[in-house]
Amino acid sequence: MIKETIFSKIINTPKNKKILYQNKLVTVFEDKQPQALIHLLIVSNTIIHSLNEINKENNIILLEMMEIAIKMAKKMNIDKSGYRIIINCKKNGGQEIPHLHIHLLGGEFLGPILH
Ligand code: DGP
Repeated sequence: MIKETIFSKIINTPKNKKILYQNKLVTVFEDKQPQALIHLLIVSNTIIHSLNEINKENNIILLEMMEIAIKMAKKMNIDKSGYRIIINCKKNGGQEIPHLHIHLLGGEFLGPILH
């Protein structure tokens, strides 16, 4: 059995008030350490440890995560002003939680990511 993560505990708590959106494949909630005015996490319901585990069999989950991230940007009304999507992968990529998630950041000017 796959070990639970902090995120799977949130996902699997029935009627969790923190959950902003949930379907069969993904769950959305706010990041507890927001890096922008709006900072949501779009998380796979099944535990996929990192982007490295995406393959032909499960890539529909990543596609769904992207689609929901875009839908959430529209729902939060940041689609017109713009937003940033980030996936951190493993240690050097700054990934802290080994459970695949997309960061959706916006609501303010974020500046260039690369200098
Ligand atoms: P990453 O470094 O890409 O693995 O991002 C992990 C993010 O998860 C980080 O921005 C902080 C957030 N986070 C960590 N623990 C919790 C938690 O218990 N609840 C919520 N909502 N967010 C969490």
